[in-house]
Amino acid sequence: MQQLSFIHVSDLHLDNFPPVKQENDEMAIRLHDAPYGALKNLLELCRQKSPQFIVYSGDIHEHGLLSLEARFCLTDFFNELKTLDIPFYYACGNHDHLGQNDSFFQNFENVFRFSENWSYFPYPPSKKEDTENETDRCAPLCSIYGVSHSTRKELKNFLKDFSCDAAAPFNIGVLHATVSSSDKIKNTDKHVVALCREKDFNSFPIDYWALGHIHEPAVIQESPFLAYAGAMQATRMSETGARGATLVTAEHFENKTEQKIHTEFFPLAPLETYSLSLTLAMDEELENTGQCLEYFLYAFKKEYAKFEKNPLCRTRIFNLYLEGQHDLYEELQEEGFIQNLKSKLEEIETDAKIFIKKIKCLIRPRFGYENAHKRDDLLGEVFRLLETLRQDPETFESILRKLDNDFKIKNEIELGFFAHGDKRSKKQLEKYRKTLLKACENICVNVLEPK
Ligand SMILES: [Mn+2]
Repeated sequence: MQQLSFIHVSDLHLDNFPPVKQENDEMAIRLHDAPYGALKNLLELCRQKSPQFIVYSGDIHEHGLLSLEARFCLTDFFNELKTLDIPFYYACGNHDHLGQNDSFFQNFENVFRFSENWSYFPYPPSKKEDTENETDRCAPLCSIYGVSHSTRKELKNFLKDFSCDAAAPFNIGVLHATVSSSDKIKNTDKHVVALCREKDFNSFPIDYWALGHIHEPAVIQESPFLAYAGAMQATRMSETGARGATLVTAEHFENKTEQKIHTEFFPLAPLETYSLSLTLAMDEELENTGQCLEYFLYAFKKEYAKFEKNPLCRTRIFNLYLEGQHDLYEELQEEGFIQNLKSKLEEIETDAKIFIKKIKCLIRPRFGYENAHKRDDLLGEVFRLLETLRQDPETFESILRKLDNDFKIKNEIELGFFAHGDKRSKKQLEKYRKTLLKACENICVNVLEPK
């Protein structure tokens, strides 16, 4: 029986984070340091788990030439990996594409960076003396196939040019691409690169496809095994929750029928982002904004206590949504109340530093939303129309696609970043539908219902 164990990581995006506005110096420093911290935590994971090698599926840094800090940090990282005898197999993505830092990555003999055409490296890596004497060369345990991007926006499907002889007992493919089963996704869409379909992977004898580009960790299918490791560190507020590395182990792989691939996720990101809704219950008897503030503080602490606390996380940044119906809905939207609540929340002492990026008050006036569709006036007509839309996901999706590039409207109604082509799209569509319909209801009530 042979056993294989490797770490799959991706999308570190060193020197990124502009989408999160840096509210103050402390937050700015933590945002900047986060991906560097994730890299240090990866090294610690390597010391603990002793993987045989690492596969990296692209976007190690944001764009252009590596900063001096990134160079120093990566140099330390690769040198430490060398002392641990861990090779690093690296396919470039659309951000860190070939032609930007080529000579830097050639400095490390344990870094195997793929070229713009499909090729493979063996594990264990062949040593110089092996190539001089072919007969002494030991058979590789594993072949790692990969291809790198050479442009910021790759339109082609790399799998069209792929072939693989599967000479090694275990074969890995490393690819940075949007994998989608939906025909609605086009390779020219924003955020889509090197688009391919799930079925395109079926014809190759690859045991594990290590994918990058989509920042949400996901196992797309198990045969052949297709997995996104997700970003090692969140790069925007919408990438909520823990981020990290996937440890892959495979056993019995000489007999393919008994082959079993096991994956385990390890959180590494020192900074996590969250989106949290706090709802003011209808029957809460809160007479003034002071009592409302206490209520939301209590509600936040209660929700926060339920979080899974990853010990490597030092910073948690929240977008908060205040919901419910209350007579004080106008006062609760005032800047003074919001700022007061924000500073009280940021004073909470916990295992990690809490920052509140944004508080959006969505509290509505007391209004009989549930029965509005029974009214025989214009407002009732609008509510009936919204109800039909609620039950028609296809029409809704077509509306959402029209909004896709309208960031002004999307920001206004909190639709956030639209996820392309991955497994979460259905869940996300559902969330967007609820948000959009609620926003429509509110606008109509405010316009049509006299106070
Ligand atoms: Mn990418």
